[in-house]
Amino acid sequence: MTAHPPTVERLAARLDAAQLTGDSIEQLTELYPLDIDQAYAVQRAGIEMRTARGERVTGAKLGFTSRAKAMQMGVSDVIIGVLTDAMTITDGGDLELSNRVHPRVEPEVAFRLCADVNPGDTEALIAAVDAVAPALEVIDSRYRDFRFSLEDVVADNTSASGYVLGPWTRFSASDPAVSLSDQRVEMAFDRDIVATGSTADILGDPLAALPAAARMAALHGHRLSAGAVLLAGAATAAVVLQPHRLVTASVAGLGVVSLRTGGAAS
Ligand code: OOG
Ligand code: MG
Repeated sequence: MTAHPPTVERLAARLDAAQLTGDSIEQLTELYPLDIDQAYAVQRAGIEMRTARGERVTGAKLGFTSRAKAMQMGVSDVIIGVLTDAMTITDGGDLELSNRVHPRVEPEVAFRLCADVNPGDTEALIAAVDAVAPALEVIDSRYRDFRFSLEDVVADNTSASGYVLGPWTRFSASDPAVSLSDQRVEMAFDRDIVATGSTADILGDPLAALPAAARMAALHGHRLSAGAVLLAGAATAAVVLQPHRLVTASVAGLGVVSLRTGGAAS
């Protein structure tokens, strides 16, 4: 079942306005009983609004691939969202906090694809991975109090707000030279360690994100193209961002990635 198109558009427009202004909105499912397919239709309509403004899709992200994240948010199914060029931050670069609602940050692992993949083709997705990198994802729910149901967060493009990629290491997912499982993950604000975990917290092994992404992309119509980035999901719970901090994440074996926060929203 799909929601009536004007409704999908209207709901996507509410989220889009919140994303542009930094003013939070009431959870959609409190106004309208969305099912998961309708929630993905709202997500797609929101991405169409962004691309109509000139944004370019740069990849996809998975959410709730770790227990720590699922427990933090009280939501347990794996979800998929879309990354665009407007969300990119250069490594060591600045992140503006103004115009965001209540941003948080989480340490992740990113894969890079070197070929187009037909949605659902897990083998092709594994073969298309040519590099891996440490990453930070900035999430920012557009909903009041950072509270949502699974359908709400899917409609809100899985809270995607920004991401920064560390150095790429060439990598073959079918014949990995570096083990990605059970590598220590640490995130710090300046010298304060704010979260620690392991890559094993991402579905047991970040490589497990690949079949999950293939399945979700096929189910919900996401494109996995050459050059795309795939964020495998947070290894720890997300941490509320603070102004004027150097945020770093290190993933053992992969290296360090960072961003600098600007002043708070006024
Ligand atoms: C949803 C996004 C979850 C992850 O890595 O698990 C996510 C949220 O927590 O707001 O990006
Ligand atoms: Mg994430």
